[in-house]
Amino acid sequence: MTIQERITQLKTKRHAVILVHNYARGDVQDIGDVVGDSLGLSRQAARTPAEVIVFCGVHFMAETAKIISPEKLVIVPDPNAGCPLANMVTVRELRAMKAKHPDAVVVTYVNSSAAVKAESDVCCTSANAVNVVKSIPEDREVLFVPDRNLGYYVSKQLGREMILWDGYCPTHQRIVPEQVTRMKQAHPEALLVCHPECPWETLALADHVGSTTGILDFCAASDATAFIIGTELGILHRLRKENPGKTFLEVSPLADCPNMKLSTLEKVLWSLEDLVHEVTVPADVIERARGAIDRMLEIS
Ligand code: CIZ
Repeated sequence: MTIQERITQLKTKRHAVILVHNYARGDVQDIGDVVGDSLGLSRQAARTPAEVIVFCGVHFMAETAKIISPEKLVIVPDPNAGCPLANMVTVRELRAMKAKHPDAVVVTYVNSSAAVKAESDVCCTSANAVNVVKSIPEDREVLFVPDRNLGYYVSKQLGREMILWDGYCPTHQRIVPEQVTRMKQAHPEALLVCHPECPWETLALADHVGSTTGILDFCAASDATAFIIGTELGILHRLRKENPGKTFLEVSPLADCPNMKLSTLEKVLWSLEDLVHEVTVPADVIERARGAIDRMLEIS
């Protein structure tokens, strides 16, 4: 039996669903029941009758699945798959900032811990961040947490000043304008498509800026046949698979997130065999974090 067949067999036995993020390894994406962005995956998981969710992504994504489906067992193939961006804000630091800006509305990107979400007024994703901030009355101050690049992009889109937390995704931060310019010069026919976690100087060179789902939709609908992809490299697998007639170029070999690559086929199998590693979130944190996620869903 192949490892893929063993995973399929165990998945049925365990009443499990395998959720895989767009940035995961290609072979792991291929065994996923659903491949997508973190919130889309969590919402789909809530609708399935599965009792176990195997989340192949990073820790905050699995926590989001737990917040949305608290009655299900959520497990991750590798408990070390964290997110440096999410780790750039702690509850203590956020409370201190809130004390300095008591009237500010706290808008928190999904790339954050459940505990930080629980301290927030509303969540956002890279797909709906502009609309979430737009829905906040102009006279209210906005504290945007934790991604300064996404926050700056939103503030430019809306022409609105915001207090930006000084966090960033190290993988997207490595997608620098000098490299992007070199790629554009080498491939003048290709459109540059970037994720808003990239630095602003890079986004200013892009033909299109979007979330992972936005990038997938844009490339599928575009008449162009070549694209330079300015986000984490894992998404190239899905882009190439779903658009066989088009060319997708890596923006830089450095755009590789080591955490996203920790979920391997072997670890997916082991996690199903032993039903490890469980992701837990305290009930009161679930309740408060759920409030911030629900407010986002009402807006978008
Ligand atoms: O929310 C997600 O899944 C992330 C990390 C990015 C995106 O644009 O989908």
